[in-house]
Amino acid sequence: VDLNEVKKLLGFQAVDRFVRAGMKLGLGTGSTAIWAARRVGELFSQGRLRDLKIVVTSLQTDLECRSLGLPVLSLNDRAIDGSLDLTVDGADEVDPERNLIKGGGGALLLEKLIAYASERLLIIVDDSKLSSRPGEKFAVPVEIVTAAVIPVTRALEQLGAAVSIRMAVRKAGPVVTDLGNLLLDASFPRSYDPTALELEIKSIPGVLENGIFSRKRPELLIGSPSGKIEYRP
Ligand code: A5P
Repeated sequence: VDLNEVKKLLGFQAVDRFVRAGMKLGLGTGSTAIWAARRVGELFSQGRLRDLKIVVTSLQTDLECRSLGLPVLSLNDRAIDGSLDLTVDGADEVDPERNLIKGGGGALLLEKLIAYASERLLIIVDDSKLSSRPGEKFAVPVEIVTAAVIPVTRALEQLGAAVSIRMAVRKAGPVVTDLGNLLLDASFPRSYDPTALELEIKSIPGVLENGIFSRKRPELLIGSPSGKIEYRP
């Protein structure tokens, strides 16, 4: 089974197995999570999943949901009141303790807001994302205000990281996030304590958010190239 088919299976199964009518649902970002949005759209247009209340994590997912005719709310709406029942999202790395690295798609700030506001977080990944230690496979994305590029770069270097600013494709200059900010990618050569590093990076002035998700234990749906999907509650 090719990788895109595995991602589709993950998104569809996440919805079929875990999404119910009336839920307050967070929908994630990226090439895997987008399939969950598409499945929700399909079921919703068949009159199922009535009264679903959706909050999205990015412009990508917002546009997809709107084109599927799905109503989109925000955490600030009264019907949501700041908390969700379930969020379905992808990830860039999952370590053995289920700490995540996210933000490969640049949506980490809203993704963390929504993940941490959810009672349950279901992460859907193909098994190439599983690592044997934190940071083995993926650098830590850090969303910063424009004025802070150099100071935050130096602060991350002090923590031992090699840092690069995320550059755009088919646009000159850096990536500008959905929220109008810039991204640094901080690669740590040695293993680290995800809980400590998440807080430490967060406390650097000029940093808005980072892609380490250590404070919410996710449930996992893991896809393998054979097409087999494993659920780890
Ligand atoms: C978006 O900012 C990320 O956190 C995504 O969840 C992550 O990049 C996974 O994307 P793919 O499913 O496309 O690999």
